[in-house]
Amino acid sequence: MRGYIIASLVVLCSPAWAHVGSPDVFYDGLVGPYPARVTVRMPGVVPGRAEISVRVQAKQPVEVSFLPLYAKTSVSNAPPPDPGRLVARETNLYAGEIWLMSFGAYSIEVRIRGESGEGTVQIPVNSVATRQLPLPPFLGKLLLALGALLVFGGLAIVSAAARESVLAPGVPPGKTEHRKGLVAGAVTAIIFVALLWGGKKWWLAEEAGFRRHLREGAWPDLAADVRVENGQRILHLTLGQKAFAPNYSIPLAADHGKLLHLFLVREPNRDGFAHVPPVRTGGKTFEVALPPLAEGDYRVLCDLTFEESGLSTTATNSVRLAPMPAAAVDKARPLEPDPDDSWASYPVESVATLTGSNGTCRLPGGDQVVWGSAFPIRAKQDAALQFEVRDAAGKLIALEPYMGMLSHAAVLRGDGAIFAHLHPSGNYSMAAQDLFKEKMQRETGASESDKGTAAAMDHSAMGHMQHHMRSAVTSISLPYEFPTAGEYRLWVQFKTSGRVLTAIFDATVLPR
Ligand SMILES: [Cu+2]
Repeated sequence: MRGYIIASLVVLCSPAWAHVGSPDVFYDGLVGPYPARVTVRMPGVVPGRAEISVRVQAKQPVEVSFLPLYAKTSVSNAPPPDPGRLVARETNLYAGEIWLMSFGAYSIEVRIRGESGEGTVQIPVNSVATRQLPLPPFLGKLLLALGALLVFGGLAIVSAAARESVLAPGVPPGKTEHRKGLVAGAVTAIIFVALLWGGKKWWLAEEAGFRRHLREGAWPDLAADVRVENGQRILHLTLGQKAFAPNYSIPLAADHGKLLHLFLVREPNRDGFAHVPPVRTGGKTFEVALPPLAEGDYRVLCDLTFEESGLSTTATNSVRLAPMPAAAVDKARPLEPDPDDSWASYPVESVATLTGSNGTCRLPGGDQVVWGSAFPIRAKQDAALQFEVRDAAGKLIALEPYMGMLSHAAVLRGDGAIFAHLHPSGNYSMAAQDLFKEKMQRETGASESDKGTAAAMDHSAMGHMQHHMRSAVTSISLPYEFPTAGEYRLWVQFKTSGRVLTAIFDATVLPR
């Protein structure tokens, strides 16, 4: 209870997890037999109420329910599921609210039951606070005055009781009674001082506990430096040096096969971009051989999911890249580049032409990526991120999975305060989803029917578009809503004919 009081004074302003400043979670895929799009609006506080809405593609009405599963307690301790209500004047939109009571990773189990059968999906979310609100000076003074009233009122009552309670009505207190009153008052004062002192200690301990959970901006800390070795620029990362004990080895869960998803964005013009997976070299250290990016200052954004807690987060920093080194004399390279490395480096002057104003990004090789968006885009509304890839002649090109997904997209607001990593299936951590699926199977025992659901969920990682197209996939959609108005840049990645394409779009997001 005491924790809740403190927590209630705290507002999430820029939650830091698999994203920075982009708290809401989106899912697009199958829930059992039903294609569905789920939106989870995360609460402003811990504990707080998450608002969930689900648009289900089903011919008949269905039953929808939501169940919060906390990473640190067993599934059998979960509360009963909350039913989703059909939204007024809608035929297939269901909404509900659930309480997230504690700090840490939750999975929201969305269950849909209807004539075509039943299915569930786990949507991992992070229940975190990122800011401690200051006590308003007026409120502080008022509470101080009320506290003083209580203390002095209490002293007056105790000494008056000791002085006069045994006297008959109307008899004035004598010397002895006065002394009794003074002694009782003094003893009470000592007790009150001890209580106040203990109360202050307790409060400071509670506050320290709260601050340990606090995630202000990106978290944990990240140190980045580059060294040149044998013709290679090696980026060396140290994660959580300040946040964790010196010998602590950070337990990470692989997300689509990689422990870290590292994005590099050249500053200030955002004209260089890379998506590379560093490899672990120690408990908190990682390295990656850098692709041929131009020299300059780069923003480093590093997505990760903790294996034990299921929390996902983005650590950020910046790093200066020296010019490309001369080719090494001997062939042995210290670090082999990952075949999934991808990068895009455009000259500053051509970036202006790669904007979303006409919805088409022409790539250096002649291919075009077309954003079929209905402009304008507004904050907190479906951004309609739908893309298709065409060759120079305008013919649709079939897409291939890249790191297990039909598309990866990075979204960065101009000031760097908002960052999100999107996939056709949604913007949650797949690694956290896998952890929750394993937890469910371990604690409830997977049956035949659950296996079917699990297979459907794995399949859904591609986004439900793929299910409808047995033939080649030529377009993708990314479920997302920009959290605030502003100028954003999007890097949208596809794989086709074994090559990774990175298209760049600029988007102006209007206020809601
Ligand atoms: Cu990705």
